[in-house]
Parts: sequence; C-alpha cells; structure tokens
Amino acid sequence: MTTNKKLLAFIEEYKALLNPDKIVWIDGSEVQLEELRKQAVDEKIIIKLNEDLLPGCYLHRTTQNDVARVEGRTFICSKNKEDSAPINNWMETTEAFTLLNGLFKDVMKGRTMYIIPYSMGAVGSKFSKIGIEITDSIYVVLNMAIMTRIGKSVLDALGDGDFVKGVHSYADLDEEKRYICHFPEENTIMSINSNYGGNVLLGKKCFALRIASYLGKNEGWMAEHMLILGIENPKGEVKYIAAAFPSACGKTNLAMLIPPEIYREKGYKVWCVGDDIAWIRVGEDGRLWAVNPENGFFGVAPGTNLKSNPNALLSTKKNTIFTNVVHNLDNNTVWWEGMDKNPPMNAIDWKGNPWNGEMKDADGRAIKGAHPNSRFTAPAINCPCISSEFEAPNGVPLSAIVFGGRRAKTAPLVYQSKDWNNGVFVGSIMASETTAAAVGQVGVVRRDPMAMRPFVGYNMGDYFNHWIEMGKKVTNKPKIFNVNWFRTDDNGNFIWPGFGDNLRVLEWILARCDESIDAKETAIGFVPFAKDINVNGLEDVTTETIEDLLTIDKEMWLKEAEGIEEFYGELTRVPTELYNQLKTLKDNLNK
Ligand code: GTP
Ligand code: SPV
Ligand code: MN
Repeated sequence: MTTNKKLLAFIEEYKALLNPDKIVWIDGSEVQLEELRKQAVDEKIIIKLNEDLLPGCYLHRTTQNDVARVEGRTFICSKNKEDSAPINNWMETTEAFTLLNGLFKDVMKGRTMYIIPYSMGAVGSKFSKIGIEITDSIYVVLNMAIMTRIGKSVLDALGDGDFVKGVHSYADLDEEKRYICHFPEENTIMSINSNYGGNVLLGKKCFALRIASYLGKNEGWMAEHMLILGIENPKGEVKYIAAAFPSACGKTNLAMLIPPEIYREKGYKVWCVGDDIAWIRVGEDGRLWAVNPENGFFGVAPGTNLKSNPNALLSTKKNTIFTNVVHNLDNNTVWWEGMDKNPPMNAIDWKGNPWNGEMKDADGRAIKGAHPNSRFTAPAINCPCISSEFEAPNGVPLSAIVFGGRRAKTAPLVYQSKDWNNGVFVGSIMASETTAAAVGQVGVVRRDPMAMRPFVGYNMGDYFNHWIEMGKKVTNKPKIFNVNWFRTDDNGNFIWPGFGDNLRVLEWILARCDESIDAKETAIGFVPFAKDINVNGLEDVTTETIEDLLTIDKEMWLKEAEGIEEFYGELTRVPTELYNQLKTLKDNLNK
C-alpha cells in the first residue's frame, strides 16, 4: 500500500509491541468496508437496522462505563510540565511512553490490527493533514470511514510525507487503565481501554484539536472547536460565521438551522460547512478563512427532531451509525428522548435491557431509553443544507466569530466585543454549565475558554497569546461576539426559543459586521437595542422579552469579574493584554 519509510517503520514498531494475529490496511473501498460491516454484525458489535427505513444504518451499544469523553484520563504529554499544564493533565513524555508501552504490550494478541490512513480536510488539499490510526476496533474503522476521508488515496497524497501517529486499542475497556494521551512534540496520540467517540476516533478531538492546536501555534494558524455556517441573504450573498460553543451546547443545531418562516419567505438560506471543528488561516486578502477538516457529523441524538433540527435528523436517514440510542424492536429502527412523542413500546434501551416508553422510576419520572450522550455518526454529504464550499480547499472567509455558553443567568442573549483583543478576552472568559458530553457532574458552571478547555494541546496562557498574535496578522478582521441561548426564567424554563430562531440574532450580528446598524455600548461590550432583534412571527417573545434577555446585571458581572480573576490566577503565561482587558471591564462596571 505504501513505500513511506517512516510509515512502514511506525507499523513495524507497533506490530512488534501489539502483537496482533493479523494486519489489515484500510483501503477505503466500499467492498472492504462492507465486509467489515458484515463481520461486525456477525460478531454482534453492531446491529443492522431496517434496510427500507434506514438503509445502510447500524446500531452500536458501548459498555456502560464508556459513554463519553474522559477528561480526567486525558493527558497532554510534554517534556516540560508548564508547556501543557495547568489546565491539562500532564505527564512527562518518557514516563508516559513507558506507562503506555506497558499497557499496549501484546494487547492485540488474537485480534486484528487495522491500519487507517485518514486525511483531515479534502484529500490532497495543501491545508489538509494526514494521520494514521492503528486500532483493533472495527467500530472505530467504520466511524472513521464516515468522519474522515480514508484509504489508499490518502496514502497516495501522503507520499513520503509526515503524518500524525495514532495508536488505539479498546484492550479490556478497563476504566482504571483508560488513557487518552497526546504527545504534541512527537506528533503522536495513544488511546487505550475506551471504544467511545472522542476518546478513540483519533482524527477528531485528539488530532484536529489537541495536536492541531499545537501545530497551529507553531505554524501560524488556529484549530478551534467551532461550527462554520453560511447565511445567504435574499440577494444571494453568502456570509460566513464560525461559532465556538462547548460540547453539547448547540453547534450542530446552529450549523444546520432552518430559518424561521418569515426569513424563508424572504429568501434566506443557511448552509452548513461544519458542525464541530474549524481550521482557520489568514488568507492572502488578510481575512480569516475557515475549513472544516471533518467529513461527517458525530452529533448528539437526544433532542434532535423534525422541529429542532430537521437537517440533522435527515442526515441520519442512511449510512449512519447510531451509538447508545433506543432500539425499536417493532420495526428495527432507533429512537431517543426528544425524537417524537411516540416512544416505542417494545424496545431495548442503550444498556441492552428491555425497555418501553411507559417505564417510570420510583419517583414517577420517565426512565430514559437512550443515553444523554448517545450519538449518530452521519456522512456530511447526507445533510440537505451542506454548503457548496464544504470541500473548498481554502475554506470560507469569516465575517464573524461567535463564542457562546450555556448560562442560566449573567450572559445576555448577544453582545459584541469592542475589538480583536477584547474579543479574545470575551472568548477567554467563557463559562458554561457542564453537559453529558464528558464524564462527570452535569450542570456545573465552569470556565471553558473558547470552548477549548478540554482540547487545547498546550498551555492555556500560550493559547490566549496565540489568539492575540493571530490578530496582528489579520488585516481584515472578523468581528467577535458572544451569545447565550440558555437564559432561564425563575421556573428554569429557557426564555429564548433558540434553534431556528437563533437566525434572528445572527442577522443582528451580520448587520453589525456590515456596520449597518447601531448598538448600545455597555460595560461588557455592545448590545442590541431590543427593537433591533426581529421578533415577528414569535409567539411568546416580545420586545420586552428581548429587553430582559439583554440586561446586564452589574452585581452579577462584578462577581463574574472576580471569577475571571480567580481563573486567570489558576493559569500561567496569561498575556498582559488580557489582564488589561479585565481591568477595563472592572473599571467599566464600577463607573
Ligand atoms: P458536541 O457534538 O458535543 O460538540 O455538541 P454541539 O455543540 O454540537 O451541541 P448540539 O447542537 O448537539 O446540541 C446539544 C443540545 O443542546 C441538544 O440537546 C439540543 O437540543 C440543545 N440545543 C441546541 N441548540 C439549542 C438552542 O438554541 N436552545 C436550546 N434551549 N437548546 C439547544
Ligand atoms: C464533544 O464532546 O465536543 C463532541 C463529542 O463533539 S466527542 O467526539 O466525543 O468529543
Ligand atoms: Mn464537539
């Protein structure tokens, strides 16, 4: 398959360590993939779903201890501690290799070692990067085949070039021995004892964010946890926005939104370029250009329905792998909470137990059939609103960068930063309630700068500094905003309708980018005049509601400023520019 000496040496090295019975190179052909699907069905790794209703679709259930990313067991390894720590878990490079080589020894005995050549970005594009993932998991192979471009064409594009080394084994799925280790200085990822999503599809968070953010810092570009969408106005002009929200905070939903009826009637359209990751470079025109390096969506299933996100739902109607959702035995399809109001009555839950939609716990609450972090892996080309620029080698030019978190109070519906450095500050102070996308307590507010807390492959202060440095190179800067779709009323209900109606806020954002609309200056930045958020066609939202969503509570923000200072204090190498921004914020609040 290849004559790349470094690649052959890498394979030999790990063949000796892992000791597999058999080696299979993934060539990317449909014939080979179909054989692997059949084998996986025979081995009960996946279940073939109803071919008429869900052609080419499969269901997979993970073990119960392996349902999300494990941040506590995810490490950035480097020679010097401070180059990775303090936000990341750190391990010294040699120590980590010793530990992992011990765990990986002979781990593939009796198993097949699959070698997946994959490209992040269109094959052969000068901005794309290539990885090789060694794995013993067919589930990983089949998911990587959807999420990335794989196979022989990737090896051809690689030639004698360099690649990111990835080694994965599900081993015994022992959570005590689960490690997701990154070696940015060695271009290497090692993952063991998991078989779930972000822990094992090494092209995604491990490479496209953690390793790539490190490469980007050294090479002068950025790898960000951002969706990319295009908004086409009635004149047919398309403007692009990239938005960073933490895991399970609405990227997939925003990336594919369906405009509200009053916008559709006028001719507005939304095009999805990416739903999770953006690689961003400075173009020759001095603007920022963004590429989605992925080839599919690994989306949150619960809550996805024909009303909230029809484009996502339609993306899952063929050639999709579902993980940890409900198996409807009546018609051999899938279901999850929030899909519709007709849960199946004869089904198997994500744990593999008999389940029906009427089951209640001791407190009378419905027992969930799908795991809250259950997911679909769907090809991007399935998406009805996939952008014509999805494969564009240079990506799309950004008019705006949007940050956002899940905050019940404090953060207003939207505000605009004053300039680039202030925008970097706004990103750096992001906070959000934790979700089921990572193992741990859900609903706790934590700082999640740029939605990258779990994904920066080096020191967080250095990462902030990289943002500031990038600003100096971008002569034609996108404007930077912050949004919050998740403010709640006193009963805990979301005030803002969200989903498709978020376009109403994006419209204001684009108007600000054009400088075609005024805004109100506040201590934290520019907020809209309530009348400038279009509420036509909304039932329960009036201009007063918007007024309420835009309030900036001084006391809360003074507390927030304290929280920010505390957070900065936990970091090292925070640029002075950001401390200056914090001082300005406090001064503004105390005015
Ligand atoms: P990752 O794939 O983990 O990175 O998540 P994501 O950021 O793509 O989040 P996703 O779009 O899958 O949404 C996660 C959850 O947030 C789902 O349960 C959605 O229903 C919910 N959600 C998304 N957008 C909105 C919104 O505008 N308002 C409200 N209230 N909920 C939303
Ligand atoms: C996230 O958690 O941000 C995801 C899912 O997109 S995972 O691939 O598991 O990281
Ligand atoms: Mn994500």
